[in-house]
Amino acid sequence: VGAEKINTDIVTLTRFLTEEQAKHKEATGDFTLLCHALQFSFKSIAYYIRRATLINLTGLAGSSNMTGDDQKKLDVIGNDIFIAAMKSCGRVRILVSEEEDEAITFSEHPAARYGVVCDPIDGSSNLDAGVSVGTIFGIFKLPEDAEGTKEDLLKPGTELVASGFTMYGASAQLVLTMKGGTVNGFTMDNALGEFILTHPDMKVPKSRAIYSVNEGNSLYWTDPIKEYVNSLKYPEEGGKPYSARYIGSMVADAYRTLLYGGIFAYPADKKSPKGKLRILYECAPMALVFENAGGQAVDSNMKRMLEVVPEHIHDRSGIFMGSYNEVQKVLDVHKKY
Ligand code: P6P
Repeated sequence: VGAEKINTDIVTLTRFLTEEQAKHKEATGDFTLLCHALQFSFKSIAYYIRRATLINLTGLAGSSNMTGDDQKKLDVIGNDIFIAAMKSCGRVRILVSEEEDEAITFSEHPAARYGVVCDPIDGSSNLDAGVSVGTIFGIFKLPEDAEGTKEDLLKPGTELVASGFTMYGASAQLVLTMKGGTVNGFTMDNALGEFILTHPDMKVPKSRAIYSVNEGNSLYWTDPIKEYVNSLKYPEEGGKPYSARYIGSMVADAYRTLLYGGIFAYPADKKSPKGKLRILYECAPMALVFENAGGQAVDSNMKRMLEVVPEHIHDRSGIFMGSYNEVQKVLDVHKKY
């Protein structure tokens, strides 16, 4: 090996979780076991996503035994993998998935103390175009008197004990944050089969001239949003216009915003009065990540996203999230209305 020093002190997600647990004397290890089941589901989903293009587009031999029955859509496979992992770890009482109309109660584990919300494959419509998709998740700790019903999960994001997302891009990137904690990024090393800590203590830049919104909806936007976006595109004398970056896959737009800064927005508008993105398993988990990374996240009423309480498990919301100062600009425009 050349003069450069090989880093032999690798922090895997497994080691990270062990060290996290050691910080909490009262920890029983349940949360750690739940996170190991989570990481297994991300590894499995990553595998199928890599294969999906080949199998879907070429019917590559062996696709039939992938599910034992006819070729399932990737969303369904991702959902099945996620449910199986959460059920088998024995630490989850109740699960809400974007793919399931009703909450799933694991009656086999009445004493389990956690509830999980997830979107197993967010942005899957982009898959055939090779665009990065992802899994978004949130973890709630259930109160002692929890009934194991969906009411246990109709909570504000401030009650999340952890959240994050995995983006299946060139490699699988996991972003994980705990309540009151830092944001840590892990990159999947396929040779080791481990998530490696590559982005410790991620902080979103306070400002960045990048805006990420589907301008195809501008016909339906409210006046404050029109004024806000125009102020970025047509700055006052001497100002430089913002760059537009919109992938149309929330995890990909979120990951870029977390790394580079800027603002991601999916406003509620006349076409989608409640917005498009889901509170429980898209907006709230992302809002916890951005707040813990030093950013902000608000809904279309300019209310702190983490304080929004869904009435139903699939409720939607408008969302603005990203650099602290960029979200502040949206808040400031709304103060004029
Ligand atoms: P639009 C993908 O379908 C998704 O749920 C999110 O991942 C993404 O941010 C959004 O919808 C894109 O929506 O209306 O811009 O295509």
